[in-house]
Amino acid sequence: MKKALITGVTGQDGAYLTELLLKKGYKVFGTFRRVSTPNFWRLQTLDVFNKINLIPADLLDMGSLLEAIKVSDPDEIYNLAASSYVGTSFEEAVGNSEITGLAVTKFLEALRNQNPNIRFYQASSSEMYGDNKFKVQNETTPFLPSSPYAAAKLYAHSITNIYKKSYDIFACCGILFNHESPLRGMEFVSRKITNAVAEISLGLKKELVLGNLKAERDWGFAGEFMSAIHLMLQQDKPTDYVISTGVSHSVSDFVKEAFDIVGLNWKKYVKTDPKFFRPLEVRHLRGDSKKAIKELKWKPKVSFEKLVKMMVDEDVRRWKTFLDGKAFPWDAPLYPNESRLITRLSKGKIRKN
Ligand code: NAP
Ligand code: F7E
Repeated sequence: MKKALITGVTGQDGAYLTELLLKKGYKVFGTFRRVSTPNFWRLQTLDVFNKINLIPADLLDMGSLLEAIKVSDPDEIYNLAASSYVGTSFEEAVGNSEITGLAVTKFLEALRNQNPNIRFYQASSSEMYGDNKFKVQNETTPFLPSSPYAAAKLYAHSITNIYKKSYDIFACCGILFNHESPLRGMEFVSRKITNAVAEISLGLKKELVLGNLKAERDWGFAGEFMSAIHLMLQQDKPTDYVISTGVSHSVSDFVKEAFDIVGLNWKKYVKTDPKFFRPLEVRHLRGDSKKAIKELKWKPKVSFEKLVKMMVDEDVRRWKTFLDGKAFPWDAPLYPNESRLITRLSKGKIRKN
């Protein structure tokens, strides 16, 4: 039986990857951060929480990472843990560098010293392309990070490749474009929109306040992106892949699509506020996954329209279930109202596209 260690198992991707690997017969170990309030709702939603082995570990704590590798003795490590919200990386730039960037070197050092036969996956990001001038981005497109998060991811991406070439470690990076799902965190624009649409359609909320509606992203479904990263570690040789749908939409396209599903005119409900603009924006991302399609035989099936519907339908279902008084694992009621958040972004340099 193959063994996999997933860092960041409590996150969106961690939950879907866990589900996939369990179906494939893996023994799954997942690292989680000890927090005062349990954070296992995604694993519970997919009904995998009781099927995995949990290891407390923090990317800031080298000892805990060494211990996680020692006790799990994995064939494969999927390093999904990161401080993944770009907005907050402007607020917590130092922490982001350490968690999202430097921590990857700790893992690579551990592999080099403990067991160089472990296959290592690093969660790289399309954010590394930053505010680039290319219509489509692939594995050869230059990187131009535009946030502390992207800079940290580029460091992690680079150091993974350096260790791979220097020490003959099987390490590869998936340059994943935005991938969403009903398990997406509430601060990301996709879920912020679908949750608000659900509330507005049920009369629980009156408006949705967003930032830059013109930003364009290549949005795919997280569940199917996880099979691509698993395939990367099954290849004969380690190499990096872009994983994307190849189709881009603006934030306003997403908003319109989501409101259309519940039969409402988005223009009546959506406002913008400079508070939600980034100090430096990534205006356009669209991935070219030809390499993955050819070599991994991986192809995305879930369209933008299907993804938005899946998310809106699930948020509506959850709010209705909640109104019926039923308890179930879910994040929305615990999420603070954004009007209460004081952020540095609102005082930053605001570049409206
Ligand atoms: P996510 O839902 O935010 O999950 C991130 C995970 O990292 C959570 O389990 C989180 O734990 C954990 N984590 C954060 N800081 C940590 C620390 N100091 N020590 C240990 N664990 C820590 O993110 P995701 O969407 O699943 O993304 C997975 C990975 O792919 C991330 O590295 C992200 O940057 C990258 N990525 C994501 C996308 C995307 O569109 N989703 C695209 C490209 C790359 P808590 O639950 O305790 O916070
Ligand atoms: O923003 C714009 C915002 O926060 C998307 C992470 O998973 O994908 C994600 O990063 C766009 C940006 O995701 C609001 O300015 C407008 O242009 O959903 P997001 P992201 O920054 O693209 C990459 C690939 C990752 O690697 C990251 O980990 O939407 N936008 N109005 C807004 N964004 C947010 N969050 N909130 C708004 O109100």
